[in-house]
Amino acid sequence: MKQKSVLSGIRLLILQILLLSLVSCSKKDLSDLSSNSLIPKPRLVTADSNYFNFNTRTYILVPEGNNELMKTGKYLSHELLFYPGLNLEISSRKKYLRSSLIELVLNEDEKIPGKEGYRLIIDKRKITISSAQAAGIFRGVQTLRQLLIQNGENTSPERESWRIPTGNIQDYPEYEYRGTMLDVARHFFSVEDVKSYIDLISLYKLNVLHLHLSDDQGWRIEIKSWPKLTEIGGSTQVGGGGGGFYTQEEYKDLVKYASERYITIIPEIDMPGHTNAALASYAVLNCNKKATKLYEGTKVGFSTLCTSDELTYKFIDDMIGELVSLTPGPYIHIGGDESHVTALEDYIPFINRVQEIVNSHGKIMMGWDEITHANLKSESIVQYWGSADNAKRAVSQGVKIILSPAQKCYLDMQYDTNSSLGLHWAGYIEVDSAYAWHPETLLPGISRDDILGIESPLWSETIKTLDDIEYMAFPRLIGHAEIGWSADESPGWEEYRLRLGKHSKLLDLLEVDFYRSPLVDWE
Ligand code: TNX
Repeated sequence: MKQKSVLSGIRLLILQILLLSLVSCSKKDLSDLSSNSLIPKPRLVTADSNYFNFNTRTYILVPEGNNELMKTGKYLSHELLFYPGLNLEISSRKKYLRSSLIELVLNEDEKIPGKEGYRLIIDKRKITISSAQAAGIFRGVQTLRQLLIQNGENTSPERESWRIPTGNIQDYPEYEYRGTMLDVARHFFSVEDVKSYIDLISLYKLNVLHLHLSDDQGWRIEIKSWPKLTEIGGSTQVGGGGGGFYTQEEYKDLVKYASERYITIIPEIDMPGHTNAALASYAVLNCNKKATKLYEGTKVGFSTLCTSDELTYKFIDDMIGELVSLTPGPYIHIGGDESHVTALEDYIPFINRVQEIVNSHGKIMMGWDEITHANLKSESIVQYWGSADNAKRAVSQGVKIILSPAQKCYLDMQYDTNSSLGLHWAGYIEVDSAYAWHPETLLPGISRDDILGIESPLWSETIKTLDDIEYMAFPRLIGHAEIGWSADESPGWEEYRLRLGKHSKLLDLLEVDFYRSPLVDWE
């Protein structure tokens, strides 16, 4: 009898334990910070099972007198307006009567590596985003935006409630350079379009926007000492239809807009090839002193500056000088690709000379991988797009590489044979293929230390509108953002695919016209 009751007591205990663990499991699932689908995947997430609830009195606290963080506070508050019901006040004073806040903290002793590392601490009543640098706080804000959209709940038809699970995130990027390129030369995109693109890429923690500002079909940046570049060279685009260009004031505005999102704009003026727009604008830049006709087609490799004429270098010096005055960042990209009608013996001294000009204006030269034929300074940067030999030549000159493998990173490649936009000379790039590669194993002889980062170019021969940009870039660019940020912990397509599926909610909220790949179960 006694034994029986002991036994049933034990049974009851086991049952209780089972029930308890079931309850805590389901609670854990609901509020587990580590089961959130963040992209790029953070380095370290620890969860505890509670929630931070947003209410109408939640406010953002920024340190008094810190203008930079005030800007980020305002940015956060503005971005949260997209989430129905969230309109957070910003303050640089503690409000003791309010029960919940988001605090932005600059902490020089913060031990997280890199300029962009951050710590996000979510307690029941307080969210803290801290970093040694303002850039890190901005990256942490993006993590918060992603968490919110995944955890928001509709409690009634009129009222959406927002809460996020408690816990800690410590995070920092693998590569210091994580970029995308937009070709505004083949088709021109307005300042507003470029700003929209900047907003979208900041959500996934990219930090570089490379603008391809000139090509055969168009010259897109005002150069005051050579005004016909935009008057004539900016007047058309692929297929005709107007073209356009940025005034220096507009360009400065873009640079500022990007810098407030901790994104560096790298300007590219492509040379000595891809220069028909300049050659049509100024007869003197041609060896035969005859201006070419404007070009509205999509062929490449037919134009060249006159590399043997001193005037060409005066032109380049004037133009780079003006570009540098608009460029707070360290790099000037000089193209250098597909110069098929420039003899190699002319190309090499040309690139050497342009490198000197860029350096004389205090900037570092960047160029497509063909520039490795020249004698590069070790601080110059090579952008690999297809030639492994060129990449090797870069490394043998002690030069660092940005990886933009066309077969993985070219956002203008079609997804599959059904894609109506894009080209396919480098193949079709579905979302899984764009994601499934590793920078360190991509090229023989190129190791981690040779790589500065990755960049995804969007060439615009077939891309005409912001919707087109969004469709080609998203979601592939999201995968590239993860490779650049979380490289060594990249968890594999199957795991990533599930996380990506959860991002349609956010992309829909922001009205991004993204490609709903059939390989992903979109939420
Ligand atoms: C190659 S990649 C180019 C561009 C084209 C692109 C089209 C590279 C450095 N040059 O001029 O727009 O292919 O995909």
